[in-house]
Amino acid sequence: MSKTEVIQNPPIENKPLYVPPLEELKKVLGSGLTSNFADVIVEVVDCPDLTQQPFTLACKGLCGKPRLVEIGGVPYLVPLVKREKLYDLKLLGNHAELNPAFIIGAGAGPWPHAGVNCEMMANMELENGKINNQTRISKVSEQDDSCILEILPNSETRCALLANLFCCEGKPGKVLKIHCKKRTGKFDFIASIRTTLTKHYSDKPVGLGGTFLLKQGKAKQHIMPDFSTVPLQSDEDVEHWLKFYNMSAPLIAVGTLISADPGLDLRVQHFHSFSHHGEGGHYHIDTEPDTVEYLGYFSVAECIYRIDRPKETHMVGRD
Ligand SMILES: *[C@@H]1O[C@H](CO)[C@@H](O)[C@H](O)[C@H]1NC(C)=O
Ligand SMILES: CC(=O)N[C@H]1CO[C@H](CO)[C@@H](O)[C@@H]1O
Ligand SMILES: [Zn+2]
Repeated sequence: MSKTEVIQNPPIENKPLYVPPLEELKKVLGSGLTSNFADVIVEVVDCPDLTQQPFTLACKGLCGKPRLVEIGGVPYLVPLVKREKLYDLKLLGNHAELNPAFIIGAGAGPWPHAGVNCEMMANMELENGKINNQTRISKVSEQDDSCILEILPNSETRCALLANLFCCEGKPGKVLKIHCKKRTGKFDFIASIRTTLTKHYSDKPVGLGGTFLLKQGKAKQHIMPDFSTVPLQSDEDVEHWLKFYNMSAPLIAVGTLISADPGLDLRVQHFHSFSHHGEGGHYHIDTEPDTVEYLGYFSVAECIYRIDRPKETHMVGRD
C-alpha cells in the first residue's frame, strides 16, 4: 500500500554559498556567454515587477534572503519510485526559515492530486500560513500523449520525490538581467551561465535562482509519464521512458543552478517552464538556435538548504 502522508520533519542540511558582487558577475557573464550566444547583454538592474506580464509570477521581486532549496533527488524516482517521498511546500517557510516566502522552481508534482506522476513549476507565496498558489503541473494525456497543464488550487501545496527551488522574501531589489539572442554554441541558456561560472569560480559554489522567458523560438522539454513499473537502470532507460515535446514561446521558466556542488549531492541545474497556452515541462534546450531569444532575471543565493538528501545515490537521470 502506498502512503500519502507528507514527511513532516525531513533531515535538513544547510551550507553557505559564495556570493560574488553583482557587478563582478555582470562582467564574468557578459564576456563568458558570448562563447554561446551571438548577442549578449548582462546588466545589474532593479528587479521588474514579476507579477506582471510576461512573467506572471506570484511575487514581485527576487530579493530578501535569497536561498536555494533542494529536496530529495532522482534516486527517489529511479530505478523505481518511492511513493512515500511526499513533501509539503507549506512547511518550507519553516524549514528554510522564511516568512513571507516566495517559492519558485522545478520539481515533481503531487501525484496523489494529479492521479499520475507529473512535472511541477512551483510559483507560490506563503505569508503567515496564507497561500497564493500559482503553481502549475503538467502531465501526459492518457488519450493522445499531449501535454495537460493545470494550475494547482490553494489547498494543494505538496510536491513529490525531488525539487530544486529558489526561495526569498519576494521583495524588490537589485538583480542580474541576462538577455541573449541567437545561440552559436552547444550549451542551453542555463548550462552556458553555469559553465561560465564554474570556469571563473572553479570549486567556489555560486548559486543562482530566478526566472527566464523564452521569448522567441521553441524548446525541447520533457514531461514524465506515470511511474515506470520496470526499473529504469540507465540514462537510456530514462530517455525512452520520458515524453519529449517541442514547446513554443513564450515559455516562462523557473528554477536554480549552481556552479559547483559543495558536497551535498546536488542537481546542478534544473528549470521547468509553463505558459499561458497550455504547455509546460522540464526545460532542456531551445530548438531554433538562429532565432532564439532569452530574457532572464536572477538573484544570487546566500546559502543552500538540502532537505532529505538520498542516502543511496547514483548519477542516472540528472540531465
Ligand atoms: C522537435 O523538432 C526537431 C527539429 O527542430 C525534430 O528533429 C524533433 O523530432 C522534434 N521533436 C518532437 C518531439 O517533436
Ligand atoms: C487555482 C487557484 O486556486 N488559484 C488561486 C491561487 O491564489 C490566488 C490568490 O489567493 C487565488 O485568487 C487563485 O484563485
Ligand atoms: Zn525536471
